[in-house]
Amino acid sequence: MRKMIHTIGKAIRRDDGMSILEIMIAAVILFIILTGVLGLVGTTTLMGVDAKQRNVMVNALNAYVEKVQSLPFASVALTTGGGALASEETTTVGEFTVTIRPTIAAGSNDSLKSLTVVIEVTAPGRRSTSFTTTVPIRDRAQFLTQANRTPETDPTIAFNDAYTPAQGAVVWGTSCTGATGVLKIAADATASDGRLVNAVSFWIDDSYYAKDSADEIASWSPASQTFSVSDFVWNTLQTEEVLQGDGSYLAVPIIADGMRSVVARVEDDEQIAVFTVRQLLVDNYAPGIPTIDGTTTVIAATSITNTSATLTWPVANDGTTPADHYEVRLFRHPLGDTGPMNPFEHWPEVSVGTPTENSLALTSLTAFSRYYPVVRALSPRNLASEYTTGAPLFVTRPLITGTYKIESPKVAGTDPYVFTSTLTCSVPTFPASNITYKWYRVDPTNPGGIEVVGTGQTLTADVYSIQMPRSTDPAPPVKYYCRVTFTPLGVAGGPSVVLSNTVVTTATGEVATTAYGVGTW
Ligand SMILES: [Ca+2]
Repeated sequence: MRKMIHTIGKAIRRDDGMSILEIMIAAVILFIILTGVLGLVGTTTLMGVDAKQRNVMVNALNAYVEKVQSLPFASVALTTGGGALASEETTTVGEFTVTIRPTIAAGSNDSLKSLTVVIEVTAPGRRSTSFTTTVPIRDRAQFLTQANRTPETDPTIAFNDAYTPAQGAVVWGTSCTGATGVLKIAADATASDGRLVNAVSFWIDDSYYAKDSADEIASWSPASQTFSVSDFVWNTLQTEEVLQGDGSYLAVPIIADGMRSVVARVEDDEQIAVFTVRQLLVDNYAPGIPTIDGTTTVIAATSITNTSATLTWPVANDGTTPADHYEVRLFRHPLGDTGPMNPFEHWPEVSVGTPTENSLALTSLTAFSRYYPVVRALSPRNLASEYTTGAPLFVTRPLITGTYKIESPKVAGTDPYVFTSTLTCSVPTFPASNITYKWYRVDPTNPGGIEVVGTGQTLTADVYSIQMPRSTDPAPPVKYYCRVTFTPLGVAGGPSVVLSNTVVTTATGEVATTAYGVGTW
């Protein structure tokens, strides 16, 4: 902390518009706000709030501020003011509901804005808690181009790829994907001739010094022309001491899951600072359950036919980024099972999908069948959320099949086409009662002229006759579909209605018995 205050002090005294100093100041202000405000809150209003709730609050604030900082500067405004920020944003972290209400004010100059965040954390059975904090948001593009630097004399710094995980690598604890498995952050820094490397440090998201498992911060003061770090192991579970109501300190993890920026910074003895950035994907915790408001899980099936449907569900968050992928399991309601749906595994499982997006096209379904999908979110290294709950049951559409023939009896003065159709509708593959079928025929001369032509599972030898204006006119297409009502037995039963496919004749003249195609849905 002393070292940090020293860094801040120098940065503030210099006030020369140097890019990295600007970043450091912004970072330090955030750091002070986070620790200071939480400390203050801890002593005043958070007496009854436990560490978990506080942790959620810190992570949510950190993630939100980072999100705002990553926006184009012009977009840092409420949507009502033409910006990208909703006036209220609600997320769910485990049992907690985090509500964030931002306001944006002009800063002291054109490259500054002032973000005030009211953050509220609630959970069933806990006291809700909130606090307000203000964070400066900088126009990074502006201050970077204003940097007072000359490439000939700048110090340089680069990550050492022999140790440092590659851009986008998955990291957790003190581990990473890749050959060594150890999460080393390594860099080589060099000052130009006649200058010395004054300081080298690693930062996370411009907000925190990286720390190792011994709680040592990644900051060195070598005072040599070159300096290399190759033995620093970043602990992604690093904590920050947070003041408690009783005056004690509690170590709170501060690195949110998601894509984090590791910044390697060098400053020479002329206080010229340069940095390089590498993004690593932190994955210490499982993603949240795909959910909209923390209590209702919504999975919607759309574009349903007899064999296909598309499932969509809310995006699950894994820290500050969406979940890496999902697992979708589909169960089918078997005949004779009128008991409860859960545990869902007692229904036969028909498919498993692992999409990366929050939707999945299901194929190879069975007509007029009842399905129960569950979804869980997974992290890059397959840490899994709970499964979704609720009863997002859907029923595939019944399939009608059958045949038709067209005759054209020569009768004096008339020359009609006579269609004779026999159609059968498939039956439910799940337990159901009160099943009714209603058959509709669409008049080809009047598409709005829809007539009920029968009931029952099979429509037998329905005859339709039409007299065309001229005997040479082709036979028009005649369409049928079936509307089925039913009441599923067992879970979430209740009267339901489902429509079959629409079949249509394709022959344009006399034809012997011909099978209908599946037609449209
Ligand atoms: Ca994770």
